[in-house]
Amino acid sequence: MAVLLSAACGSDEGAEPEASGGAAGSAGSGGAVSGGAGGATGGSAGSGGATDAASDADADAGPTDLDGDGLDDAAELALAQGYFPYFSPAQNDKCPRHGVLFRAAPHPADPGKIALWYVVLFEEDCGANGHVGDDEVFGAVVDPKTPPPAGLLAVRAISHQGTLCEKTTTCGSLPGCKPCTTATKSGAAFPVVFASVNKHGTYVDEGTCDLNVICDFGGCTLSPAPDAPEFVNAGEPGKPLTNDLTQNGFITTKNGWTKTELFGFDPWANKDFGSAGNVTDDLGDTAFLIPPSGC
Ligand SMILES: [Ca+2]
Ligand SMILES: [Ca+2]
Ligand SMILES: [Ca+2]
Repeated sequence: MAVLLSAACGSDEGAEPEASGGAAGSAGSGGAVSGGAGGATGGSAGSGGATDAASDADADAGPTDLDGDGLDDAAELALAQGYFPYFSPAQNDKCPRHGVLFRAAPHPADPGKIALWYVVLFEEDCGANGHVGDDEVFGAVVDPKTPPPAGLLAVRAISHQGTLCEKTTTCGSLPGCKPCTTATKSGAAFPVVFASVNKHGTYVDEGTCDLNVICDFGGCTLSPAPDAPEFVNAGEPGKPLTNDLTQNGFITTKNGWTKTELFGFDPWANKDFGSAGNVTDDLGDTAFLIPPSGC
């Protein structure tokens, strides 16, 4: 694992677990509206900086690339949603409220492929040593010329990054990758990404999660339905598409969020998400870049 990351959770943050808080809420199903493959026009939250009326109007007229990566910003949202794996939080999770902040960019090793960072932001971690705020990240490499799920070439999750509990799991169809566990989403077999109960430690392999008993007590389970979160496009370093996940995102009272310290969160301010990890670091973390040449 490369990098400077302190990230992730679970280590020694002392915040109150509040295990019973965050009632089962609507987290998982919350932003269901924006779900569905190719919902470029759907989840307006996701179009990030493009929310100003002017650029929304432009969206129909032609490409808008406010984060300067050469990809149309609406297409980035469609990619992030369309190639989103079968994300599987545990059904009995006591603090499931979350949304997805993503970054999509041409892969540095092959600009014909897209690198995706999915930063899943939960309102809290209510497992052992729980804390307000929880950032859990997985990455993907996508061939945009091949529709999902086949074009979703590989997925990598790192649980409890930067701690003794850290486990990296990668799967996919690239050379040397282990095949992914799959489950049916939108009528097709998508790779599954599991999040452990209450702690949200993230894995592509359920067995690795279940064996990490000290750090992910209760393990992972396949949820009966795929997650359909709200998506927000973070933009690129130096060219943000959002600087406030309440004004332009999913951290809102309307979506059931109550932890005021998380409101107005700027993912590019080089700050920790509550008592969890640094989201700016997550969005630039090369540990989640899977080489298109294989695992
Ligand atoms: Ca762009
Ligand atoms: Ca981008
Ligand atoms: Ca966690």
